Amino acid sequence: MASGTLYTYPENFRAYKALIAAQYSGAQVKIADNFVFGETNKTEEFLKKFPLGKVPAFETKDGNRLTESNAIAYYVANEQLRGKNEVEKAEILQWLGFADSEILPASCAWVFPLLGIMPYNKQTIEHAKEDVTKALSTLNIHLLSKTYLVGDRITLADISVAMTLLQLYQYVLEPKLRQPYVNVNRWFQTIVNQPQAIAVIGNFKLADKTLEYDPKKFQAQSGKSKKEREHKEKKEQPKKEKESKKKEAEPAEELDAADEALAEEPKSSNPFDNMPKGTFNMDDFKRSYSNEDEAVSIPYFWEKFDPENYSIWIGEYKYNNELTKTFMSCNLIGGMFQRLEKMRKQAFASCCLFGTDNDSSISGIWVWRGQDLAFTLSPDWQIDYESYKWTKLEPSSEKTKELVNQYFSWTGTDKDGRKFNQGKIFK
Ligand SMILES: N[C@@H](CCC(=O)N[C@@H](CS)C(=O)NCC(=O)O)C(=O)O
Repeated sequence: MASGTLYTYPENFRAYKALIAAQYSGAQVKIADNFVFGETNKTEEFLKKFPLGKVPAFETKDGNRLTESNAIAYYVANEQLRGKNEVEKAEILQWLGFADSEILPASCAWVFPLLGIMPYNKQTIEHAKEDVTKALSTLNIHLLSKTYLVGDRITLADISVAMTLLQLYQYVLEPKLRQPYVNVNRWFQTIVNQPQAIAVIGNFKLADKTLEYDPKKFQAQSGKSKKEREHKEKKEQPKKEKESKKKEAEPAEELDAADEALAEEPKSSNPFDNMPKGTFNMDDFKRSYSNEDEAVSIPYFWEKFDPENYSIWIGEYKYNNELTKTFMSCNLIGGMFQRLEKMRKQAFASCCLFGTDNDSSISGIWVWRGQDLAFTLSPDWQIDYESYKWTKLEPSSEKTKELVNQYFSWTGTDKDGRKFNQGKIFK
């Protein structure tokens, strides 16, 4: 029987395919411990095994590796799910292709902007809605006289197509929008209410109301300057956002992007250049933080910190009640960091996400050169900062010491007692 380790973030609809298939077959699928999306899948160790750095990814107990959610689901499935004859097997492949080509791009184009993880473009969304309509109409006709997509039992076709429709039914297909597709609705409910599906995705709730576009969620993307976009395109390689606690990289390497951004501008355009350097060496501290345990790097920070020329701040996200999935909140933090390239030279931050899905908060401790709110120094740094409440901390106070220790070591709770969940380092 198939067994192995699945690398994924929680609630990944692509990973659900394999997890549900495994419920049918009894395959032993262990979800990798401590997987942090955007970090674990960008490590050298992960990329050596799975060069695209994408999830889900699967490693069998014998060390064979698989990517592509459909292939993983196929591997962990059983005979029933794979189809009982050649025609059924081919039909299943047909529906897997249909899900990936006809549903998925349109679903992402419609849902992701509403979740704030893709730019909003009305025309793109209208086009996506048309594509979803075509796909649902096709399915509706097919399911008029059929209980399942292929044959007379559930197969991988049902699992893959239903999982690809999941976000549409969850976020946008409110009753009025799904009403024309009675056969698809009936079939979808049948699939997601199978005990094997419930064991993975829980009790699924159909959308009551289409999620509304919220520019605040989206502002991080829409406010990007042309220059930043060009810069990002140039660096198509996975960003060296090596904030992981594994700390495998030297800060010098991590500063590449900052150096590039600086090189694009005349030197004097970096606001930090006009400020006294003081005695605190940001690079040395970053090196210590990257390479040594916090038991060493935090005392090092306090020993070297120069309160006359550098300041410490706490930034608290203002819209915590709008945070939903924790992986999306982490993307929000990561996005902000990416848009602050030039600031990296003389700034450091540890931002933490506390809590769990639908009950979380974001806050971070920031250190930068100068005594004023650094974001006001350059228009390039002003995309995200207004979404946070900024408070300057008194470096000599015990309270500041406690906060710095907590945020630098990724421990403790937020003000409301939510436990530390994930952290990201800006350096
Ligand atoms: N066709 C692939 C798509 C995998 C994929 O795009 N995964 C996304 C997350 S759901 C990912 O890992 N992205 C990380 C990246 O692009 O760096 C599948 O079905 O497994």
